[in-house]
Amino acid sequence: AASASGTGTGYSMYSGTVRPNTLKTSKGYQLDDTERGQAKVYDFKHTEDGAGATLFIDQDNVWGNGTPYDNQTAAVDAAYGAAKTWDFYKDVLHRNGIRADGKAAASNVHVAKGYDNAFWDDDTFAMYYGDGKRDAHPLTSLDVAGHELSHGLTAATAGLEYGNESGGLNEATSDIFGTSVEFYAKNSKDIGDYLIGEMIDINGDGTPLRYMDKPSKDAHGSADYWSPEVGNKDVHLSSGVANHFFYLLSEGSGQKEINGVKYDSPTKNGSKITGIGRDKAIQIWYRALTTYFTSTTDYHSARTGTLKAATDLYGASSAEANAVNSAWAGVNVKP
Ligand code: ASN
Ligand code: ZN
Ligand code: CA
Repeated sequence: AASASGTGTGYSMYSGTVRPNTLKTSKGYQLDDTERGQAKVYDFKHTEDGAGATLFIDQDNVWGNGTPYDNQTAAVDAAYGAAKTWDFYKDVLHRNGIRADGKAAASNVHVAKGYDNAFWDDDTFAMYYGDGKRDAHPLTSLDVAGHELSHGLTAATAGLEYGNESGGLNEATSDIFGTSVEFYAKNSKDIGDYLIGEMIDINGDGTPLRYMDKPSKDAHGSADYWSPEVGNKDVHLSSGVANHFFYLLSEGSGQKEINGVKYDSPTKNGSKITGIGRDKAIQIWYRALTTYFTSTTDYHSARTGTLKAATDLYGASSAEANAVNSAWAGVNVKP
């Protein structure tokens, strides 16, 4: 039978030494965070279908060793990502879990073999993480965890369809919240940035998967600006417009260095934009997502929705609402 939850010690892959909440049972300590909606982590044991998957259990409550060659390490990162995303939703968005019902999603690690991806599945209300290239780069970094879990948030709110411009907005929403979780966590090893997937070496050369200040830096065809064809792109490329909008709104145009990373964010019209800071920008995006966006919202209506959200929060001719207007103009989304 379960008794009190304790505080374990975890040696993560990407975030240093962390303190997972664990549940002490007669079988040992389990990765089950009873303070955060009973967030559990399961070992998929390199299967695709999870046949034989088990909850992580440990006898001394010391988990992982900071390398992918200890089976528990990826689980430590997954637990940490779930916990920080939970705390960000609660503290910053005042939201009690993905579905606002106090219940946590499950996290599954060691999914399949050499699987270089992670995904959210709304039907099972769970996260699935591959172990990455050569099974040595688990997809469990903080921004990826926040990204994937936030697909659940989008599904529970606006329900943005995963294709055309709404799909780009869905993807960008996950990048925006994933990055926000990373900044919120203030982890000294995985410090906040406007890069997505910089820890997981997905390209094999240390470069990140995506750049929010200038999405085209990825050289995979991410869009910096809106155009009539942008909705024909893959959703991970059309997302660039909204990622770029969010960067401009938060930090402004031009050169800037944050936590040791250099950014240089252009605008389509050459205009100079002064950012309002990410704390306000995320409130505007969250209110728009939960109040104005629908399953078919496109870039034009995302502009209208975020303007309404900024007006609700800060007033109609506030500096914040004006910055929303300017940042959309900067990425070529016009009235
Ligand atoms: N990791 C990808 C994503 O969350 C999985 C997918 O293509 N849906 O976007
Ligand atoms: Zn995604
Ligand atoms: Ca990042």
